[in-house]
Amino acid sequence: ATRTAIIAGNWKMNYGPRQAADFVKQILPALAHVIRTHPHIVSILCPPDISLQVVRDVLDAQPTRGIELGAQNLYFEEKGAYTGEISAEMVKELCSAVILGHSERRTYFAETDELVNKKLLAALKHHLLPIVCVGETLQQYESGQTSQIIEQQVRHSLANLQPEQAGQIVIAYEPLWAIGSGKAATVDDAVKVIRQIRQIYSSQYGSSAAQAIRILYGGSVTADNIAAFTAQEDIDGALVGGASLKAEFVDLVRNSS
Ligand code: G2H
Repeated sequence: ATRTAIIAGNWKMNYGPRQAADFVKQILPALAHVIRTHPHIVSILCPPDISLQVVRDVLDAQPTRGIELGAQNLYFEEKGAYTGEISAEMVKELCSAVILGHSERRTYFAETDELVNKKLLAALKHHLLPIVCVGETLQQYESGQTSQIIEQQVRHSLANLQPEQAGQIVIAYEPLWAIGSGKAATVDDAVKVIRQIRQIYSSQYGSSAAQAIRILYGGSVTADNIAAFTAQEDIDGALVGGASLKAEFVDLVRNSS
């Protein structure tokens, strides 16, 4: 594909500052080597907020183009009395990217498409690369509602973009039944939904924006199964959870090329 691939590691609520620093120092030499030798891949590390600074410091000590830092969430307001939240502007001080609307946020923290959309607009305003997650539940999958659910999430979560913003986002398709379950979607399932996402997006923002955006697959991606996904023209990389917490992540990035 002509689009630069993205392999993002979503650490979720794992690795506080001490462990984060240890882990990133452990993988960085090998990861930097893989990224240097595969210039068409960008890797984005997404630790918990409290560990962003230590990971930033480690990355800055040995700058490597193509290894970036992302947050896992933000709040859409600019600043003020929102206890426990951080703004896009704050994230931008340390990061170039942010994950938005992950299914765990939708499920455990009641995030709606409308809220995800406000966060997306805030992220774009501050020139962060947003990775917006969509995906259906097992029940929706089994009852044949996948395409309807995906259409609704894409239309509402990704609403209200300016034409010049529309090409500057990333979407991650993560079927909920594949998350942390060890049961990845089949490549055919993933391709089918990802093509559909691009079509919906094309009808919203036109075909050149739809061709520009990266669409990732997420859900039980490992060093062993990544190549089957990224071999597909339609799949521009992966959002990786569990396997991003281990040295295996470096193999996974290497195997994605
Ligand atoms: C899906 C994914 C990363 P895992 O949530 O966002 O996690 O790879 O552990 O299924």
